[in-house]
Amino acid sequence: MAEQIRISDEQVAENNQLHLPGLEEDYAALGRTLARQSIDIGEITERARAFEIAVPSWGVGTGGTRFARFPGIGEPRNVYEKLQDCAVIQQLSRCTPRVSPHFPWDRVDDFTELREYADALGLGWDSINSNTFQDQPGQSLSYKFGSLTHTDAATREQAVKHNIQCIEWGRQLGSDCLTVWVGDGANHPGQQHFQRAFERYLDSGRAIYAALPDDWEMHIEHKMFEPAFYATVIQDWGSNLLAAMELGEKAKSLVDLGHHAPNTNIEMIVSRLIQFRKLGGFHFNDSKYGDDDLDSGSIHPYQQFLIFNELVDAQHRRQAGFGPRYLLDQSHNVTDPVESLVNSALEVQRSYVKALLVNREALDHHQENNDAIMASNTLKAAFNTDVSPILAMARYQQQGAIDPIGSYRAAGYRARVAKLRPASGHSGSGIV
Ligand code: LRH
Ligand code: MN
Repeated sequence: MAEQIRISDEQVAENNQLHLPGLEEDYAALGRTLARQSIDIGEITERARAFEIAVPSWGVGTGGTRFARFPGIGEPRNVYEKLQDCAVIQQLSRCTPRVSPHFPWDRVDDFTELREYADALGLGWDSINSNTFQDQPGQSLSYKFGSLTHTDAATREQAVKHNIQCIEWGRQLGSDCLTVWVGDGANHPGQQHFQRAFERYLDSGRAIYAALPDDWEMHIEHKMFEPAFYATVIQDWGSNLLAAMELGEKAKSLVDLGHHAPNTNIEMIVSRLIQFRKLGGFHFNDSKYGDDDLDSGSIHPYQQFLIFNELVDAQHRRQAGFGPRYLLDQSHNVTDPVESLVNSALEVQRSYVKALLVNREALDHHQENNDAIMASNTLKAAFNTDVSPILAMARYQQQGAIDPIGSYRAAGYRARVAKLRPASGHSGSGIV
């Protein structure tokens, strides 16, 4: 079990004192501005405090590409050290109370011990991610030509068994959701029979679905390409939704923002999944070209806002069956992962809070009257509002950091863990 290392609450409180006078001034000013729009800043801040997004355990290590990975100092070497870093992210942001693990990357011999360790850090567990996109040492059947959709029944069964094992490990940790992403597909036209492959996916999916405890969900994640570069079995939201509808009520669709063709209207996909009560959740990140897994809101902040506009609209309309999960899924190749994850959690929270400011009655009116300019301006008025004082006040009111990156750097956390976590020396390549 790793030695616990934290940032002291005193250090955060000390740094907050530097920023509090300015925050109180900015917060009061924004409060007056919003009051003129009949918006109560206190109520918005309360909803900001309730916002939660899960952190990916695989995101706290330095990420890489197929070309190379350049590990930073103090890399977490096991799930315990990953949890330490996740606890710091929660301490500073106060909106990331749960971790989403990935198996077998986070596998341990004693899950009770792991759960107790996370409890002691004030962390819970979100969706469990299975992995049948890599062959593990000693694995009898390879996933080179697929896993849940492999033409060989024994290989499919091996992949189904792994997912069922992940459910069991998740149950021991107190999770209630399994996320299934498979890279299964083809690199050459003709290599795969599309319908037979999808039928094999559904058969395997039914076997996994049958093993779900009553209160669990199964989230299906689609992706346009990579590792398959011609066809991917669950390639887009259409195949995803069909599979989720076919499998049953506990199966829902997960939207990873980076898994779409450039310029895809993701907010409309979100609206469709909400309408048909099949929106399970999100993997937030950003991208300019492919599945770049860049920091959320760093490239397309308006798109992320428009996605939350659909989510807040559904909440506002009390849409039946609405309750998506929010998770980050990013790869940090050139930044300190803790800093990127803190920033990204807050940028997603920012999109949510801006969407809360949209005047929904006015928007509905302009939409029904085909007044495109006023409809667009109604959205832009919310998007152009700097809600930073609300986000900072929400953190401060929960003993988080008004200036998270400033507090983190002042505490010298990375340098301290680097002393405790000697570099493994191997850089290699690959996403983690
Ligand atoms: C696939 C994916 C999936 C994870 C993996 C780490 O690209 O988005 O969600 O299992 O990244
Ligand atoms: Mn993902």
